[in-house]
Amino acid sequence: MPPKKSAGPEKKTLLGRPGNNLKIGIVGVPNVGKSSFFNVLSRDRSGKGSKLSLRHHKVSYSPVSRTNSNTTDSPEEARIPVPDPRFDWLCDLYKPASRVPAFLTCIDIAGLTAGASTGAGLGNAFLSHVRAVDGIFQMVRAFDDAEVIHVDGDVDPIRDITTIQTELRLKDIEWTEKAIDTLKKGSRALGNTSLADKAKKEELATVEKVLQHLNDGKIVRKGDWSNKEIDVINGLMLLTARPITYLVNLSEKDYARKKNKWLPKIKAWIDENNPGDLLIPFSVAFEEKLAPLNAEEKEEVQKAVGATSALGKITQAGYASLDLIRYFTCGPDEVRAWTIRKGTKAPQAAGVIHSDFENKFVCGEIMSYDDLKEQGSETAVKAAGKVRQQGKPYEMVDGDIAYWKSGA
Ligand SMILES: Nc1nc2c(ncn2[C@@H]2O[C@H](COP(=O)(O)OP(=O)(O)OP(=O)(O)O)[C@@H](O)[C@H]2O)c(=O)[nH]1
Ligand SMILES: [Mg+2]
Repeated sequence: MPPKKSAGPEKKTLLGRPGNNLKIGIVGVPNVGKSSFFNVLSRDRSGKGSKLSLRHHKVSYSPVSRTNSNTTDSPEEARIPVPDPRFDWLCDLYKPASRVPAFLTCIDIAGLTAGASTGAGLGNAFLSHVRAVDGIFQMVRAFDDAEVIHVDGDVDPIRDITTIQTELRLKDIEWTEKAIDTLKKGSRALGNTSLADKAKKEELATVEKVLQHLNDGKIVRKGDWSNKEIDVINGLMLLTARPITYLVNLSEKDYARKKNKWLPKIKAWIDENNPGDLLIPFSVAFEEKLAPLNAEEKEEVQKAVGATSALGKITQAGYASLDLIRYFTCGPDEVRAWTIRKGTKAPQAAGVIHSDFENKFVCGEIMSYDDLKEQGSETAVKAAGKVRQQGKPYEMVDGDIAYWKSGA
């Protein structure tokens, strides 16, 4: 027999819910500035972000987190434009009537306290809101303000980060134990021969391995899993499988001087516990100051304070943490960015615009942003032979510019 053709290294399956319509939730202990940050985000960029109220089950106030009159109960959702210099450049080139950037869907979630996983306060309801998002902005308070009560008495970001991680992990343990029970019940009648029985046994073995991992004090996202295991894990919808970006809320002064006694400690905690995770220091107070200003005024205040807004960096980081990329459609009517997940094939990418584009997919005429930028115009890119016809197997690349052709 001829040797098997090598297809290169196996592609790693992405952890998380499949799909392109992914959401990020703002998570943290109570009173750390989550809602203030959410409001700034949804108000920023001249009000282009649209704030939608969720029809979510309205829950009553939590007695444990009632530390201020604005305590979040039901989650709110906003679509935040994600800054991208390529999009701006394309708009300059096409001067379209309508411009639609990429958006990150962001959800403000109520504060979690120690004991949330066992249902303290409205812990279970709030954790179910975390289950409904795909990624986490973890808001960490490092600002001092005697006026703003901390739910645990004093400011201690390491305790807060640990509280959140522990609650998410404990909930995952409970969830995984339930899954094992269900699988065991279903597997009593299993034999040793059929493929389906074998798959069920493998699934149970994976879930048991996940439970062991969690019981060892580790989170799912930091495990080394095979693609088969990831398929099983994705079915479990575990909280600690979600990517986290740590947002450290500093006072304006500390943010401007880039110094705060907690920052090195938080960095060390991340390095030790969740190496590779991103930490972004910023200041909600400073962002609140900038939010209502126009571009010129913003510039002035940023100069005076000696710091720049971190909002763009934060939305970009959140978008990337969800493995999202974008492609563009361009023309005189509209320049628009379409969000897809890394690894999306052409027909599914076209389907983000309209399901017919996917169902009746013929091909895509695709050029790269870099080629367009280099050549200066679509005609020049065409003349250089760099507009390519791509079929169903084509995997989209971040920054592709596409024209879809679909059958009638
Ligand atoms: N000094 C200072 N106060 C802040 C800052 N961010 C938020 N606050 C104040 O802290 C209090 C709580 O802010 P929220 O944004 O409602 O906090 P939260 O994290 O959403 O709280 P929960 O929804 O209860 O979990 C409010 O009184 C804010 O004005 C900040 O950066 N500096
Ligand atoms: Mg809130």
